[in-house]
Amino acid sequence: MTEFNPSNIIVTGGAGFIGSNFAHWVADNKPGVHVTVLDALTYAGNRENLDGIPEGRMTFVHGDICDADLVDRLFSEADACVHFAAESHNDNSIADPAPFVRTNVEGTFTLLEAARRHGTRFHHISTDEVYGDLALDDPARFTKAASDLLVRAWHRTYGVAATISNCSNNYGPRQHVEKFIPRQITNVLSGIRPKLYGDGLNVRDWIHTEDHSSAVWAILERGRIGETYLIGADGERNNIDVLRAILEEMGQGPDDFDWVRDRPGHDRRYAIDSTKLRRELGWRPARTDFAEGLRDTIAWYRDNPGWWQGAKEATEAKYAAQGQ
Ligand code: NAD
Ligand code: TDX
Repeated sequence: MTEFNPSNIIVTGGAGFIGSNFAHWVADNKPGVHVTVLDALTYAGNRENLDGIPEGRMTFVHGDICDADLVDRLFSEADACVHFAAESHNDNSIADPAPFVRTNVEGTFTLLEAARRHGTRFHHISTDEVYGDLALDDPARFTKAASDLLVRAWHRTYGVAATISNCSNNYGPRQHVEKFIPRQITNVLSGIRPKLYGDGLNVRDWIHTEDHSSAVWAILERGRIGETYLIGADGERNNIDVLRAILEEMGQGPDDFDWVRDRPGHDRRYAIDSTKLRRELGWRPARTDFAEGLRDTIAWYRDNPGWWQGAKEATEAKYAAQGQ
C-alpha cells in the first residue's frame, strides 16, 4: 500500500466543531503538515476554536466554499482537501432547508470541480445519518446524501482521487450548544432543566471527536481511492441513558429534566460497523471510556463559559419557539 503524505491541506469548516478538533489534532500529531482552514464563520463557526495552533502551522481564510474563484486559488496551492464544512443541525434543516442545499450540495460541487482541475486529493466527511432507516425525509440527511453521491460521481467520471467517511455522532469540546450533549450540559450550568425529545429511547452511536480525527487521517494517508469507510467506536446508547449520565456527573437527580415535543421524523437509531476501517487500515479508537470522555467534556464547558454563553440564549429562544 502506498502512503499519501500531504504537506499542505485545506480543511473546510475548520472553525466548526469537528473541523477545529481535526485542525488541532493535525497540529499536535503531524509536525510537517500545514493546514489552511477555509470557513465562512456562520453561526456555527468560531475563529477562537483555532486558538492555540502555532503560527506558521495554520492559515485561516474567511470565505465561502461556494466561492469558485477563492476555492480555485486555494486548491492551486494545496495537495489535499478534507471537507468538513456543512450545515450540520437536523432541527435547523427542518425549519429552513435552503442553506443546507447551498452549502452541502453546491459547496461540495464547487470543491470537487477545483479538485478535478488541480488533481487534488479529496476527503469528504459525511455522516451515518445518510444510512437512516427511513426514507430521505429530512433535508439535512438528503443534502448530505446528495453530496456523497456527487463525490462518487466525480471520482468515477473524472477520476478525482476521493475518499468518503461516514461517522457516527461525535462529542467533545467546542460542539455548538444546539447539539444534544452540549445543550444539556450548558442547560444544567445555566440553571435550565435539560430537554429530552420524544420517549428518550432513540439510539445514537457516540464517538469522541479525537477518534474521528485519527480515523480521518488514517483514511487520507492509507485509504483506497474511491472507497467509503464507516467510522464508529461501538458507542451505542439511548438518549435517556446519556442524559442521566450527564445529570449524575453534574450532581443532579435522574429525573431533573423535561420531556419536550419530539423532532418530526426523528430517526430511531444510528449505528456504525467500522470493521472495514479497522481491518484495512488498522485504525482503533483510543477514547472508548464514555464516562471519562463525558467528564472531560463537562469540565471543558464548565471552564469555558465565555465560549458558549453568547450563543446559548439565542439557541434556547429558537428551541422554545419550536416547543423544544
Ligand atoms: P458544525 O456545524 O459545528 O461546523 C460547520 C462549519 O462549517 C462551521 O465552522 C461553519 O462556519 C462552516 N461552514 C458552513 N457553511 C459554510 C460555507 N458555505 N463555506 C465555508 N464554511 C462553511 O458542524 P460539525 O458538527 O463540526 O460537522 C462537520 C461535518 O461532520 C459535517 O459535514 C457533518 O455532516 C459531519 N458529521 C457530523 C457529526 C456530528 O455528530 N456532529 C457526525 C458525523 C459527521
Ligand atoms: O435537546 C435535545 N434533546 C434531545 O432529546 C436535542 C438537541 C437532541 N435530542 C435528541 C435528538 C437525537 O436523537 O438527541 C439525539 C442527538 O441529537 P443531535 O445532537 O441533534 O444529533 P443528531 O440529530 O443525531 O445528528 C448528529 O449526527 C448526525 C449530528 O448533529 C449531525 O451533523 C450528523 O449528521
